[in-house]
Amino acid sequence: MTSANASYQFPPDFMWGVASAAYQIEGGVKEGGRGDSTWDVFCRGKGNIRTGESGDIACDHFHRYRDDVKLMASLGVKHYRFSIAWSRVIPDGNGAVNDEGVDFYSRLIDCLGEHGITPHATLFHWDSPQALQEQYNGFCSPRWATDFARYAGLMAKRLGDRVSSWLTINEIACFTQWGHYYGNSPQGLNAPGMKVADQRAIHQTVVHTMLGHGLAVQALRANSAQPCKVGFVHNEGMSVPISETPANIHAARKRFSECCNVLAFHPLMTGALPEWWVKQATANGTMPQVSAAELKIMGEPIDWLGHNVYTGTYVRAADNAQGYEDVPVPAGYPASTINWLILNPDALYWQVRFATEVFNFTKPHLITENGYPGTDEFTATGEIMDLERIWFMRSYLRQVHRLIEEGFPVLGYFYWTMLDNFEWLYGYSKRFGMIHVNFETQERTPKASAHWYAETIRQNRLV
Ligand code: PNW
Repeated sequence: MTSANASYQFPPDFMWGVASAAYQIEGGVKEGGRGDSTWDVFCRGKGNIRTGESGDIACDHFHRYRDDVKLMASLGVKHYRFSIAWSRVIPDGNGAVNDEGVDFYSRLIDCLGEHGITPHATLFHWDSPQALQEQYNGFCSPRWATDFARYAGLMAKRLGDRVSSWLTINEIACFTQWGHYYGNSPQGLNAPGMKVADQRAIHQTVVHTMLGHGLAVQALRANSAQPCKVGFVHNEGMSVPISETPANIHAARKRFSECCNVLAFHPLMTGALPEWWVKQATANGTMPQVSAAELKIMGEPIDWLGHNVYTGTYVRAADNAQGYEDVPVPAGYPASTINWLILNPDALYWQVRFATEVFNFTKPHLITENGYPGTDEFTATGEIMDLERIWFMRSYLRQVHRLIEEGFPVLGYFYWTMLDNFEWLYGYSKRFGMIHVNFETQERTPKASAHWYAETIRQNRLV
């Protein structure tokens, strides 16, 4: 007889899901009164998207959402994380609400409900209203924070009778640090931004965004017709000890807490900044303007923490000032079709464990994204045997299982993503979907991984 552990059985109420983002799937960018987002404008810029493409049509989900939800239900998926396009519901970012735009999400949510699928709405997945960029340079102004909170409150009012799970912001580093460092130049990262003068100005965009997050948490709770859960979707430092010795675990934990996203992550988790960081930023002239009261708002308690996990960095203890060093990746190490995505399933385990240990965080966790870009070619039999994606999902889900076995409250997993879609700077050239999309005909074909996921959900264990 196999033990529960050997068969990788999951808890009965484990949330099996898929995730998506508005600009990557919806299309219909000129329909229903939608205003431009920064991504519409960025895609029009020559050379910005490697393939010259845009999200103008994408998966045409704006028109095909009913069929897509049906497809989702046919896989047995019970939870769907999608994002609301701010410029569809408030075209100029801070003016009148566009009822037609809200109606689209309202219909989507009803349709999910008809299929027994729980909605998890992300308010901001990178498509900031272009109007705010023009009014006040978007994230460079504190007005972004109050406008975001107003938008959050309005969504809670309009949709909060049927949505009780909200995620404020997706992967802050991508559009603040990278977006504003690289500006409108395709550097292999996923965010267009306004290039700003220096690192201090970049830090200021992080402060405004996190302030927006905290104010939005308050606005969601204040305007929701029912009790709701609010989370933040993060991609942390992803430090993985090269071996599980106390010294290497200590080193990786230290890197996790010091190296990435300190300005966003520490206030989020504690309502304050570590003294060493303030000292360092003051000394090197990168300290943004932020008050203790603002830091406290950024730390408005969340109900659960979302982790987007794709890759990780191996770390070992080192005899240097910081006490750790990154381990270089050899040429033959397992990779994917995207240069930044090398395989590291253990990253999932360590992210959740370190977030718990570093901040004494005892609330639940969600794996809000985890996905693999494959080559995904049709075989002679008309199938897509994406075995590497199945391998990927199984390996990362084993780490979810390990966490649960060890008592970490990981409540759900959202595969990124159901449908192949617009992969930002890579256009349609990178496919993360479990379901193949022919972008000429919009035909959807489930890959082998979709069948694997459906059976895993059905049996509630890794098959
Ligand atoms: C996430 N990195 O982005 C986003 O949330 C999705 O919209 C996106 O499609 C997906 O992952 C796949 O790229 C990331 O450089 C972008 O480490 C860049 C990185 C990680 C995640």
